[in-house]
Amino acid sequence: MAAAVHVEVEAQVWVEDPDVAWIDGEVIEVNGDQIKVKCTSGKTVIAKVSNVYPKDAEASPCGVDDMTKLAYLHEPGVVQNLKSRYDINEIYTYTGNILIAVNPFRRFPHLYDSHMMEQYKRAAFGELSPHPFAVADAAYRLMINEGVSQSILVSGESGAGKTESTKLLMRYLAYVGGRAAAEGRTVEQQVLESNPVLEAFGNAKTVRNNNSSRFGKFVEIQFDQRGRISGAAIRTYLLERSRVCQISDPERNYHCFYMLCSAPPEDIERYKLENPRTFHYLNQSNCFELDEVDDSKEYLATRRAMDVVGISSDEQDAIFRVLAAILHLGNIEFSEGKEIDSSIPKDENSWFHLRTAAELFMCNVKVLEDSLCKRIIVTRDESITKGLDPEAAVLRRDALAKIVYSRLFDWIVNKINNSIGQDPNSKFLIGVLDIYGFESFKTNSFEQFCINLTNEKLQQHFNQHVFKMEQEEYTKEEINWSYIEFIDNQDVLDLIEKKRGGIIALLDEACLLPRSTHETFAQKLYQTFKNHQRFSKPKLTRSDFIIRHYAGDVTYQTELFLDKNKDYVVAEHQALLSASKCPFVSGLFPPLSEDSSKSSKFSSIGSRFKQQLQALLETLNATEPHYIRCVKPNNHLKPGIFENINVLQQLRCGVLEAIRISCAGYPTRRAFDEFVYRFGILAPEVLDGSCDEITATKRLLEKVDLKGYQVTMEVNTSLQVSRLTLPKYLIIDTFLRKAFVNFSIITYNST
Ligand code: AOV
Ligand code: MG
Repeated sequence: MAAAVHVEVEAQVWVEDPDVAWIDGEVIEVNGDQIKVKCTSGKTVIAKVSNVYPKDAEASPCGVDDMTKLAYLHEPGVVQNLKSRYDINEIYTYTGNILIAVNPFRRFPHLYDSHMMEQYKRAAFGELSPHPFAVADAAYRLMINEGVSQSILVSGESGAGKTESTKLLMRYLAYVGGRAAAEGRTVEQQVLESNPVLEAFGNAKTVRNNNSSRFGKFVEIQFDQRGRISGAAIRTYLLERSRVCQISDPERNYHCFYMLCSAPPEDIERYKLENPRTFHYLNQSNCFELDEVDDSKEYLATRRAMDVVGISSDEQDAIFRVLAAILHLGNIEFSEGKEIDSSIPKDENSWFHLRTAAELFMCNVKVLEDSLCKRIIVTRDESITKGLDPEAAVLRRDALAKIVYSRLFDWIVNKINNSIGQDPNSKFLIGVLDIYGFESFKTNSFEQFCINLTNEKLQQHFNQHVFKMEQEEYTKEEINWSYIEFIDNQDVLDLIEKKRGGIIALLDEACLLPRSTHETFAQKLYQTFKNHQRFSKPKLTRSDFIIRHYAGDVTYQTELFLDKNKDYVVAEHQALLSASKCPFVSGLFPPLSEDSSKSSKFSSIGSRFKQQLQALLETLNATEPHYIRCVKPNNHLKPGIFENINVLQQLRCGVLEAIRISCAGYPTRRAFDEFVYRFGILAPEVLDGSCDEITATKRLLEKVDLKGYQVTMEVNTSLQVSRLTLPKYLIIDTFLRKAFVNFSIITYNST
């Protein structure tokens, strides 16, 4: 977005600033393409004309509820608008029909109560303040009126408010699509209560969010002919498994473990639990409690929610028993056995936890011990048992914990889906997507790689959609838009997921080759992509690689890529748990089919994830999308702090592209009468009263010698709207501003 501003002394502008991104000031000197600006902070800075943006001196201190109403649609204007609104607790703002939600980090219950839902139900889009209810309502209405399935895509970085927004959308849809007389457990109640259950098992405290979702979620709400909710399906994506065994301070493991340790005494006794500080899987971090969260209450609330979604009390008992078994498993330590490369439980304490874990899993204790300390190698003619050293035994133990937990999570999702039930006759649906945002940490592994792939795909979907909408708008108005380009990230997607020779394909290949290591895999990547503009090799490393994502560069560490891409159950673990006396536990490990047990064909997590994403995008492409972009105003997770640079960084990862696309066209739209009314003073002599507004507008524009505008007429069946369309910033040329001091733009809002 290069500024096309004609700068003169006294012009109000925005200039770049290292602390607040953009600062406003007044031009005090112009020297060719260099200008001197006196900033409102008191500083004086020298800037290039091409690096400043015009400032709307008449902008309301309270901001505008839709970015398209801004006089100047540019980066500083957008950030300033969000900030002004945030300061007065207006956390929602539209950009056309995209909703931007800035996390308030404080509760506003009245904003979401049933009175509010009723108001949004009766209002047209744009009539009331921006709100997720308005987005949900627009989707619902479009579905009913046009008979087209809808989707609402919620995105944003960790802690930005995606899950909270998703829950609001679901609440609103349950409200408008629910049955008035609720008898028993209704579908919509079950849909709503699935949230606390999934959060208990799939959310955890991280550095970025005290209630971070560690899985992606797409909830498909199905409706019948009359617009009533008739079924639902929840699809989840890629739960973070490593968290079960490994956490770093000050994060936590999944919420359910802490809830369990705060259960009523009879449950504590039944599951042989102790203080969470005694469990290795929990005490790697010093964080056990969360502010404002009472785990013992949460335990009971989760159980109640499990009742609603149809998980029986026997099943609940089994679920918590399995969780307790995982905690005990984690406390088994190993020491060297008598033979070389062998191990045994380290001490009486470890033996105790081993016995307890076996008891809770209802499996044979000796078989459990062997499955951790020994490995069976099956060759063509015989099978040999080999010991594992203590280090390998620990890895085995953790692998068991992870596979059990992930099967448990999948079981819960499945169960919820079965008890809510799908409506085979449903004609249309509204899908709500709450998926992890772009991640870039100090160390980035396979999880970040998959998460960022998701975001690339959704970004492409977003760009294409915004671009298409804008094009349609121009076509309708018969404006020539052929010169507008849009940035496509297809090249990054090819780099990652191309069937032949993409990173995922090369990773699968490496997983299949017997002698490959993460280093050989990295070498292969360097070779294959040495000329790819989205790929590079960082200096001084032998196995990292960089991908130039749409949202920035990310350096990935390949160390665990091969291991994390392999989806397999250790055969001994499979045998152990499928023989459990508890039908719930053995049900988590159904016997392998003939084919899969014989062939050692490996299944790739990366490839499966890629396919899941493909299917998700196909679903999304068959719907009319709506977007909510969540923004996290600060990293302290505290109310009242709005950090410009931080916010800008997030807007650059998406929202600004939509704005850029619209700026590349004709963002400023004015009705002719408004234009004549506002600017007639520039040339009163041309307005002799005898001409119509269109002619008057044209004369005015000729008189002031403005170029680059288009005069368009939109003919609507019921009403005729004619308007003048102006390219970016042209109208706010300072000379116009000077000619007409009280100048202010009323953007014609086309939506
Ligand atoms: P996320 O889903 O985007 O992060 P959440 O929806 O969990 O983020 O929001 C993080 C926290 O911000 C919540 O726990 C609330 O405390 C607060 N919050 C968010 N939105 C609101 C709101 N509208 N009103 C009040 N408080 C809010 V992650 O799942 O980490 O990517 O993986
Ligand atoms: Mg979340």
